[in-house]
Amino acid sequence: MALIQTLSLAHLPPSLAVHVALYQEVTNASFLQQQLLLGNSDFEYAFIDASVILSPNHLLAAVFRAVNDSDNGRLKSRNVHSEIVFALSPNNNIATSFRTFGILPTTRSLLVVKISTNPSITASSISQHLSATIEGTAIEFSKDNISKFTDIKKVKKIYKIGNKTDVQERKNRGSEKGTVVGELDDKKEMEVVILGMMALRGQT
Ligand SMILES: *[C@@H]1O[C@H](CO)[C@@H](O)[C@H](O)[C@H]1NC(C)=O
Ligand SMILES: *[C@@H]1O[C@H](CO)[C@@H](O)[C@H](O)[C@H]1NC(C)=O
Ligand SMILES: *[C@@H]1O[C@H](CO)[C@@H](O)[C@H](O)[C@H]1NC(C)=O
Ligand SMILES: CC(=O)N[C@H]1CO[C@H](CO)[C@@H](O)[C@@H]1O
Repeated sequence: MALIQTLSLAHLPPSLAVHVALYQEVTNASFLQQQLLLGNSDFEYAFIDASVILSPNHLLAAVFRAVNDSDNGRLKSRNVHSEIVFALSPNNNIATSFRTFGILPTTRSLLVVKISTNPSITASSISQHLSATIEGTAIEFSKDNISKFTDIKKVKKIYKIGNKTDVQERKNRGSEKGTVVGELDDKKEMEVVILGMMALRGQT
């Protein structure tokens, strides 16, 4: 059985449930991606490659933004699920955000998010569907389990943070004053920077 966790996020209507699942050793990612590309309505999920997610907070910030934008009629992509993938992006290119954060044929660890507004969509109905369609091992959605899959180098590259070379160059030019970009090895610090970039996207 899939391990679905149902969360309620602060500031969102309690009727609106957020269901999350984490899988490892997924072997049919190309099939799953294909369902999204075909617009198969049985697959209204945000499928996210877990290697580019730093922490539960990183993912949930995107969920919150997407749901909030959906509630306010500000979706920039097809639906609230695609918007979750887009909300992770540091820039406004939707197609790139899917290649960067979304499921790819090579995805082995997978995060699944389902927003249910309809009472017939329950943790148990989602669990049944995911168990029948995802070939992989469900594991608990937790901070420690997510961090097992995080490719820190890739995350830094995506958000252009902690580039030692850049910092060194700025130092050499003597123009480093007040910049936040340092060697961010501490995940907590990285998270703060990333959440800031996500929040600022599209507001300029
Ligand atoms: C949520 O929507 C409100 C109303 O449009 C907006 O003021 C607020 O900044 C949004 N919050 C986030 C996290 O996007
Ligand atoms: C990771 O997931 C496994 C399998 O669901 C679970 O037994 C374990 O407690 C989780 N570990 C942590 C540290 O969250
Ligand atoms: C770091 O900066 C160098 C020089 O500007 C650039 O070539 C490289 O791609 C950057 N690396 C990352 C991870 O952003
Ligand atoms: C259970 C399930 O849907 N498995 C799919 C995994 O992917 C292959 C194709 O790569 C499909 O044929 C399976 O149906």
